[in-house]
Amino acid sequence: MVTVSKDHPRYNSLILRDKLVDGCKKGITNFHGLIAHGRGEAFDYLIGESSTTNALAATEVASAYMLTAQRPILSVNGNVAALVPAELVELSEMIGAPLEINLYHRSRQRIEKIEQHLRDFGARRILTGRDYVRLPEIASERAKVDERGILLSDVVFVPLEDGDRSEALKKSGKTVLAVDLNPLSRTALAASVTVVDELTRTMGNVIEFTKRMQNAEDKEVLEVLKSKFDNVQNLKTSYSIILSRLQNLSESDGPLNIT
Ligand code: PTJ
Repeated sequence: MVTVSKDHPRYNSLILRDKLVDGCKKGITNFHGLIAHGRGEAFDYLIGESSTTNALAATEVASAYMLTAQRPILSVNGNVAALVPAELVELSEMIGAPLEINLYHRSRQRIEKIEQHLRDFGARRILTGRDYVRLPEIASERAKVDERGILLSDVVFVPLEDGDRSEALKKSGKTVLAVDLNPLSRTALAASVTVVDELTRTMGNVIEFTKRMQNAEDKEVLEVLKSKFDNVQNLKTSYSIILSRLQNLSESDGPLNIT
């Protein structure tokens, strides 16, 4: 791992990059995952590298869906496994949802390495798609889902998902909860709830909200959160956030303060 001083202005970003490079070296993360992360970083600059009020509201709704699901499931790919393994395990235990390893660039070796990696972080309920079925409408390897996991689930948390699969999951009647810094992606558009935020920030927020709600007396608030949410409006607000941030910067007087 590269040694980075905490004072470095891009400390957080460098740490995340390091985790992904390490994931590649261990055979957990695919090289394409580095490119995907770079795309995410570009959008993170545009939103201001912090969780917006809009993203926090969507995160609460995603948590509400997970907390009220009959069969929630957390889908794990190579980027997610490298960036937030401990948080995935914590959330999985909190809401009683298995972790399903579901890869875009699928290989038996990577599945096994990710499974071991998650077990090293304490994961107990892992599905690997060994017994898989194919989602209709996708021709490639991406169609495979575990017949005891995603296939039977009602609510699927799919951070950094590919567009085809998000659309297929939605068409099969599932509630799709996505985390994607790119509010223009097909996943963002297809999901039931799109959290336009960085994954490591989102996981912290999901866990905090879930803990708070599990201890709350009044669970009715979860139904209210779900029923009031409109994902199209959520995405439109994400576009306006980027628009007004750039507008403000372009019209500001004096030295520019981006961070
Ligand atoms: O491990 P595999 O084989 O399943 O492959 C995983 C990747 C991510 C390579 C694969 O799913 C892929 O190619 O994804 P896409 O289609 O590039 O989409 C990834 C999306 O995630 C992009 O829209 C990025 O903006 C977004 N993204 C990347 N890093 C983050 C992110 N969003 C939130 N937090 C991040 N850290």
